[in-house]
Amino acid sequence: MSKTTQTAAKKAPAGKRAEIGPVMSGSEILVACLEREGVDTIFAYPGGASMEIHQALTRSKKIRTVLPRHEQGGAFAAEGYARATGRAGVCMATSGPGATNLVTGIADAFMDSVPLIAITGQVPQAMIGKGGFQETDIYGMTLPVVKHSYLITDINDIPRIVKEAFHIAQTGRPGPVLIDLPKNVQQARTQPVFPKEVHLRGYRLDRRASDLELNEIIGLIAKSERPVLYVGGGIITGNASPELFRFAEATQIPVTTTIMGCGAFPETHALSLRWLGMHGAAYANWAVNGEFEPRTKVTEPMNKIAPGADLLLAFGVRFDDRVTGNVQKFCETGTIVHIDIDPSEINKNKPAHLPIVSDIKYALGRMVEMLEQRPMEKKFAAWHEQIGAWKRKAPFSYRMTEEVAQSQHMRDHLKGKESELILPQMVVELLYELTKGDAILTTGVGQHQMWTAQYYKFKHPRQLLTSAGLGAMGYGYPAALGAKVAFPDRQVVDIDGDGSFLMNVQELATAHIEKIAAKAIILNNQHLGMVVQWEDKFFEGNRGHTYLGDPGNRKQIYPDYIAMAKSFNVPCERVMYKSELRAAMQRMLDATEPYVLDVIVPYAEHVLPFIPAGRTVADMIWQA
Ligand SMILES: Cc1ncc(C[n+]2csc(CCOP(=O)(O)OP(=O)(O)O)c2C)c(N)n1
Ligand SMILES: [Mg+2]
Repeated sequence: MSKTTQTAAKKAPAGKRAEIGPVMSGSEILVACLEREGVDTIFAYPGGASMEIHQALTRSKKIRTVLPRHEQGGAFAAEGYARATGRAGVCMATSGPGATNLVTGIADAFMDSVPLIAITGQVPQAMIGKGGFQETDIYGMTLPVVKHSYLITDINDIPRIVKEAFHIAQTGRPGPVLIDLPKNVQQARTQPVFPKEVHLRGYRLDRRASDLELNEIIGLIAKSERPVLYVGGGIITGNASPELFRFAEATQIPVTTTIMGCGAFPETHALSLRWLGMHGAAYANWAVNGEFEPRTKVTEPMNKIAPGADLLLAFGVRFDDRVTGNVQKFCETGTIVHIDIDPSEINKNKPAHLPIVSDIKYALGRMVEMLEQRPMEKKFAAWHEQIGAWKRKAPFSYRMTEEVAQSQHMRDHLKGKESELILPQMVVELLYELTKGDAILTTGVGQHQMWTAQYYKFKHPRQLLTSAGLGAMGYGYPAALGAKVAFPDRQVVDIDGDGSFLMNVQELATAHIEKIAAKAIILNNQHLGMVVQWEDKFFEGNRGHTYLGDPGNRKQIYPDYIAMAKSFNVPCERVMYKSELRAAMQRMLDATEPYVLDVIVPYAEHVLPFIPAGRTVADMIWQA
């Protein structure tokens, strides 16, 4: 007897009693389970080992099946849906190559704690291990990058497993769950038993900080002179933004976020330090680490000019190396309080003085209650003054540099029209202005991703959807499709790089055919710009396969995105000159169908500030 049948056989109280359905195939049961989880969209690409499920999907009245043009696009679209809504995104592929094409999306969801259900068809059970056509051990292959996974071997287990999968993906620290379903199980028939509840021994969701621990934090704040809140994606997945807002206002502690945390606290608020790390705000990095005399060699001593945080409240963050640089030197002199729902994050990268495993919404909400009883007396006036001075000294800023003025880009495309040059930062600033800061943005990976995060000010959680931990190029446009499917009435714009956009350009077909009006702005520098930046910094500008254009004809923009988009029946405009940008961007925003804006920008521009990998705030370059 399967575990499900055993559970169903036990007497359950009325209302929680399992529902018993009519005789159905395994594929039909799977679809019925997805419907019961409230799934309204699945991004699915068929093949021999999954077509039976597609047949069942054609009969669903509740689920829209979107056909991506590549399984990676489908996985990223499901992630975009999940990041925008907070609900699990669902993607599906056939066995073998279909399944392996999902792996990057699964890994991405794992790194950024995104609830994702990845369903794969599998060869019939009798063929498993025989090296049959399109057999791949996707269960084994994805083990290090899933929160959990299942290979279903008994049709009676489908309802329980699907219910568990959604529960695991969406609760606690969210993540991807893989369900591998062999073809013979899809074809088998039975009367399904749909459970109403999930029972998972050892899977605890009741982790809450004690009042003793929270009082200790409040005591530390009262004793501190220079506290900083360092908050991340955990605030967003934990739906704790309102509590964070109240806590920050009640304590007057300045807030810096990770890129995953952008929008967790309004970046327009006076207490916002924007985001920190390798390309984060100089003032956020100084606030956490202190300000140092700039040094050019790592062997030179670190001379402190002004101290940074004496108390770091690290909430829902994981001390990622892109944030910390040299982790020993990160907030070296501050007391660190680390709250996370996932015990494995505690003391993983940076030991905490006060480590607490807790749901962050609860912890912040409870501290707000405590502060209402006993309001904070400290105002941290000197600290706010110091931060104000840092903000004035080093805001995010750009100008036309000598490198850009002398670059091949100027010679090839702007001869005599220097004042018409479009810098990539201007494009993001203009989008911020024209969308009033309300759009949902997605990105690829590279310089454009950093400029997007720097020059758009995020007011709300789930506004910036970006591949942060894995850094997967090709993420932007499919993720925008997923977000737009979830929010058809909102403006969804992918700000992409030419390299990244090309990696999943086939999704323009999905957009057009499925009428998903996601927009794309390509910050087209004809290069793998971020790698170029590192070449300029560390390899005397020697180009190691980072040019994407046609070396035989550098004046031509290559490939021709206008012609390419046209072949997908998607409108596309190219913008070379600054005077044309505003009107073109407005046309893109006004369009009621997918639209691509190919904006030509110089490759010689560098993302600043820049703390080279593994270095410290003393090594930060922040002035162009
Ligand atoms: C799938 C994948 N391959 C390679 C990389 C390494 N990489 C990081 S940024 C980058 C350049 C991206 O170029 P583009 O999309 O044009 O963005 P730009 O930096 O020019 O704005 C590369 C190759 C990556 N992050 N992802
Ligand atoms: Mg590029």
